[in-house]
Amino acid sequence: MSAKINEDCQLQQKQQQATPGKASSPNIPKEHPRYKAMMIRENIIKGCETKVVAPAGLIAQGRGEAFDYLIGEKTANFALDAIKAAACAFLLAEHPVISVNGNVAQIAAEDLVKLSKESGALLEINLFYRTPGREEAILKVLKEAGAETVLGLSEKSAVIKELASDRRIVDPDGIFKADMVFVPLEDGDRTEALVKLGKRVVTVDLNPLSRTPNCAHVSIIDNITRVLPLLTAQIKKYKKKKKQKLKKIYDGYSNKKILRDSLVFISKRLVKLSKGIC
Ligand code: PTJ
Repeated sequence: MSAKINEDCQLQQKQQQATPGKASSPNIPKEHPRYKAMMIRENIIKGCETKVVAPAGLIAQGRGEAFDYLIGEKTANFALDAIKAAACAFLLAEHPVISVNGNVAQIAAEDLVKLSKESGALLEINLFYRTPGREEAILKVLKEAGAETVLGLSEKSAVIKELASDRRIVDPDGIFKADMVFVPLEDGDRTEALVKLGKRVVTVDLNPLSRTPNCAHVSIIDNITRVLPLLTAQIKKYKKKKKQKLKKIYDGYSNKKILRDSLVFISKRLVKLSKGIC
């Protein structure tokens, strides 16, 4: 199935190359009300052609878009509160690591690098679909975005025994020894395994019903493209605070409350929208 989708991506690419003058992206006018979202979608499709994005990443993108619609494609207060707790988690950690998958690298490489530089957290490529050439393609994208050190590609590897998927293969100097792992757009199994290993887990996921935000310690329910600049700015601001103060903010955060708030927000918004339909 996955080979078939890859073939489809390649076929689409060939057809586009064979049509002189036809750009690989459709002409999306800047005035389009969903211009930003459509450009991100096109970017994800391009990433599938270069192997950075796994074919399943197209489905993940679609699911994300649907939930972004529900929250109104804006960062809500529940996400801002989670961003504050996430910033504390980065600053309180001794060995924070940012786990990078294909979708995130494709749509937010530069912001990932900025977050890594501001927080001092290491970047580690860790894939669910570990097909040949993908790690190298993602490394290229990160390097082009200014990354210096990228973990996850060395000969040495460690294994998270609690996990069955390929995500179990991790870098011994990265996720394996991390005390805090940032895992945006993640699958539930690994989040659960990382939590069981005693690591602090921070995620970004547009779907508050997904298992990952329900297992993680801090769940930012928002689009990763909006979250990263806000999180980096929050870390910069909180750097001036004492550890004790950061711990107080972190301890006062309730992930369950944030998840509840996000669902209440969506339901109220839907009721309001339903009243506008004639
Ligand atoms: O690159 P790989 O091989 O590591 O694979 C990456 C994907 C994303 C394909 C893999 O982790 C996967 O299959 O993830 P899931 O289980 O589809 O979960 C992805 C979650 O991210 C879903 O709950 C989506 O709603 C959410 N999501 C998608 N796009 C965004 C998003 N959340 C925030 N911002 C987005 N732009």
